[in-house]
Amino acid sequence: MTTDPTTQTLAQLGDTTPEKVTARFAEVRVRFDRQAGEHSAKKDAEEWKGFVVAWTGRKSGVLTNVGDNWLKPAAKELKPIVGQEFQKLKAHVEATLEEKRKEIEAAAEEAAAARDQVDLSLPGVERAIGTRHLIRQTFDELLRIFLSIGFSVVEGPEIETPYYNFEALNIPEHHPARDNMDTFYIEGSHAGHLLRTHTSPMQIRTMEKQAPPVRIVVPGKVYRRDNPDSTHGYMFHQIEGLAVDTDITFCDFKGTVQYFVREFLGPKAKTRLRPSYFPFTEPSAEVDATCHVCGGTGCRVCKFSGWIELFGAGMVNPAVYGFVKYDAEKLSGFAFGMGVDRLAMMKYGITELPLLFQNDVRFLRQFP
Ligand code: 2NL
Repeated sequence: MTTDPTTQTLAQLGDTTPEKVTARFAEVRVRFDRQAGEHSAKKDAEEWKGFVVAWTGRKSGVLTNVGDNWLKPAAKELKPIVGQEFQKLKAHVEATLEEKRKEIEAAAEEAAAARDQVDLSLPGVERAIGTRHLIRQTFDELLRIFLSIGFSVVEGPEIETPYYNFEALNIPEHHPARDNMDTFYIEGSHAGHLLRTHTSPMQIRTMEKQAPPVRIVVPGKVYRRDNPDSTHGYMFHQIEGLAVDTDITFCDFKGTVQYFVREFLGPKAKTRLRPSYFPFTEPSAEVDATCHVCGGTGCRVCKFSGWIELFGAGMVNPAVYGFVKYDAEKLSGFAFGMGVDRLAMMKYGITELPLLFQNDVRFLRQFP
């Protein structure tokens, strides 16, 4: 290893003429330029710091050495040229280092910016949006139809009192109509609270609060005593409707029912009323429509009758008006109650009710 000439004096180096001094400085400058060239932007920060210290460090950097060993002890006649060369070298070193420092900083900034850049062409995180459940879709369709002819939507609690669920609907205790409704009582309720068996309690509550005319539909979940099988569960979805005014006739009832059936099943569907019984309507009827599969000619779906049973309905039993303090002499109206799950199964050809509640996507995806 050769000794660094700047650790010796010019006299020791034998540089006794201005030419030799200039050549010596030129040599140092060449060494600096070579080393500076090696420090590209890619070299790490520690190496760069070492390089700067080696040249400008106060204790034994090259510039300090040149000042201490070459300039200070220089022979009197050489001092001006040594001083001049020293100033030139110093200026060159400092200017080059400053320039390099800026280059390195700029390169580092550029690299950081490249790292932080957001690539807008990358595909984003795709989340499955899902669809409305078939029951919801059916609810929406039913509500659309009734809203289009002036009905409003009312909703209410699933836990009810026996009064609103039974008595006010003209279903006294021990009435056989309670047989399939006598279930799901709330434990510890002294008032005998139960899960509603139809949404009619909300119609009673609405009539209690609101003077006629009333035109409402009440969608919601209801609960009944049923042995579960392919068409029955302990819960189903219902929409009940009620229209009460001073001049509502059986004709209005029939016309409304017919409009509904045509909207729901298509303009070709025909409607038929069959006598039935409900404690809260008189007269009562089962509403049938011509089979949506065969159009009425008879097939397996309609058991070769040409007709499909849709829902129950009737003219409001005047006894009900008594419970809500409506004048039964002046008022009349009709009501209906439909099972949404049944209607959905019928319309979409579903034979197994449980499929509607298992949330198996292979089933759900068939009704996007
Ligand atoms: C069915 C039949 C029906 C009603 C519900 C009703 C409500 C009031 C007064 C009179 Cl507040 N009637 N609701 C009327 C006839 C039939 O439901 O099979 N539901 C699943």
